[in-house]
Amino acid sequence: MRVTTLAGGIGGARFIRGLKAHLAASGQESHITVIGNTGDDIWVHGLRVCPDLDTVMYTLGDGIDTERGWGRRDETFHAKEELQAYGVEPTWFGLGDRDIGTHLVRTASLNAGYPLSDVTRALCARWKPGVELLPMTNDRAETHVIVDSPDVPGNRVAMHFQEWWIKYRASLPAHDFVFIGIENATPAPGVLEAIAEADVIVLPPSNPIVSIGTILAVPGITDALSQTDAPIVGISPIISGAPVRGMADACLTARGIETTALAVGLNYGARNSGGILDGWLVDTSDADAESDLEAAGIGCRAVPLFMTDVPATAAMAEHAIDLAQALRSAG
Ligand code: FO1
Repeated sequence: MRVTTLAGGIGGARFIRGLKAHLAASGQESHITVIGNTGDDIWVHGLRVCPDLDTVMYTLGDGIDTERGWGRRDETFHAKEELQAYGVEPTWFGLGDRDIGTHLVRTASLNAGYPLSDVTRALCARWKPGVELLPMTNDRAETHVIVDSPDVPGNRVAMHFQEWWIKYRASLPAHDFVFIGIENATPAPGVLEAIAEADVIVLPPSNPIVSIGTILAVPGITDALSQTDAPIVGISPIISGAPVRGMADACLTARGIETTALAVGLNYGARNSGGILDGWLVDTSDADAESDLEAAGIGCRAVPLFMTDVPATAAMAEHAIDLAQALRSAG
């Protein structure tokens, strides 16, 4: 079975770990392609950092710091401390010593002219994540957040997503999110094929605005999703009106979307009315959303959605695939 997922960082990576476990337990031959968000990418101290790609690679390659959810296990931050001692900005970005190894290899390869997709494949040759990890695009499309300037009252500025997320903990009200240059970006090699040739497409419980939303903004990807024969099932990142982790609520509010499982599902929209969803999993606590989603043409099941451990996440993945297959046979 070929499963394609569109994934952001921590939530997406954790879900894919469960998806891998479920498919392995099912005993059938399977292949997972992860289309990773690169809107979070940033140049830091001359190094190219790809947070969501690295989070998927480290999580599935068992190198992740499970407490933080990002960066390397057994990490130290001596280089960061040295840079801080020199007063070099950004001091707010947590660049780990082991993680710098990845960024040095990536930066040197990019500078040598290799596209990000080739570089990601080379990095994965070491980590062996057990999935095919593709950047959504090889072109730059960095997410910036439109906020009221914290320094010049009355001014609005575009701040890199990482600064908003890390330095300000998303506390500055976001007026909007812009993906700089995304209108000129093209899907990376293999992305459109992974969508067209999938047996099932799953949207993990990643941030619908700045993770999955960014991927959908790459020209050609939404069209490919609306045209593929594969059923598309998403998993709500919102449970009982709150994001499970991260700050998806701050992002949803910026776009005028209610922080509910129903609103996020309706925002992706039903495929038979111009959206991208055939099915949507909500948590058992949000079962009351089922009828409205079904009425909108989105098949819905209410199942436990807390990714407390790999078995619980594997069960979520099984529900997503079962729903996708039920919707396919329902035609
Ligand atoms: N997140 C933080 O909250 N603080 C950090 O200092 C930080 C550093 C960092 C370095 C490399 C990397 O791959 C991820 C890092 N993250 C950090 C997480 C990152 O900001 C988020 O995971 C994504 O960009 C949002 O999903």
